[in-house]
Amino acid sequence: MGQRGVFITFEGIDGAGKTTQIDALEQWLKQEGVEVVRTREPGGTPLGEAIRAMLLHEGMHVTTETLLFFAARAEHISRVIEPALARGAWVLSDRFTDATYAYQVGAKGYPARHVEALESLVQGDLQPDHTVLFDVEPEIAAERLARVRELDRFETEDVEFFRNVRQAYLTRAAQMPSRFFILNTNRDKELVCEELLSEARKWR
Ligand code: Z5A
Repeated sequence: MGQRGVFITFEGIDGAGKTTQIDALEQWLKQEGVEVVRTREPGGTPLGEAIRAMLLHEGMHVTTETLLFFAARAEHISRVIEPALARGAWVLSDRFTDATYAYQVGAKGYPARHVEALESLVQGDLQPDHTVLFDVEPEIAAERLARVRELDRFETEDVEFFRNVRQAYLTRAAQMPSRFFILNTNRDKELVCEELLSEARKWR
């Protein structure tokens, strides 16, 4: 059997600059001859994308919301992530379970023990090999997003909400320093990109 692939996740508050930098990393890995599977949560499968539309636009109870994130994740893992890792591909996922801890637990107060139970049920032992946390001041991120598009249900939350999300991410990163790499994205895109690629070279 060939070598298992590498599972990398990207996290941060909305507008932190993930999409921009994942593009650069994907391009570099492909130049290196690596098979890359680029995906996202919520989403990543046809059913997951249908759940994404509900999550981003319909109001719902936080329990419903959390269950839907994990329902989409179960599909995503079984149909996309596990098969790709098994054949040796690198999976780049824009968000994964750390987002549930940051948004639903950290900012909305959903009990962590319920998320832990769902994580174990849906993921078994699967965890990302590396997680890049895009860290930015909530005010800067909000300014960037307001310039580019209409906001969805999550993006219209106030600055205090995003402060809590950011704090929850930083707390998780401090608890798992070997998995997390914190990238300060308050700076120019080019500088952020250089730092990300120099970290990624260590993962090869
Ligand atoms: N969510 C959850 O609650 N629980 C969960 O378990 C999961 C998710 C999995 C998904 O939305 C939502 O679901 C999300 C969390 C919640 N909350 N919201 N909203 P999404 O996938 O649509 O949103 P996102 O993941 O936050 O993506 P985004 O909004 O597109 O942000 P981004 O990818 O981090 O940013 P970007 O598109 O790369 O950049 C935004 C703009 O800033 C763009 O114009 C860039 O050109 C500009 N930019 C980027 N970097 C810079 C720098 N360095 N300087 C200046 N300007 C920059």
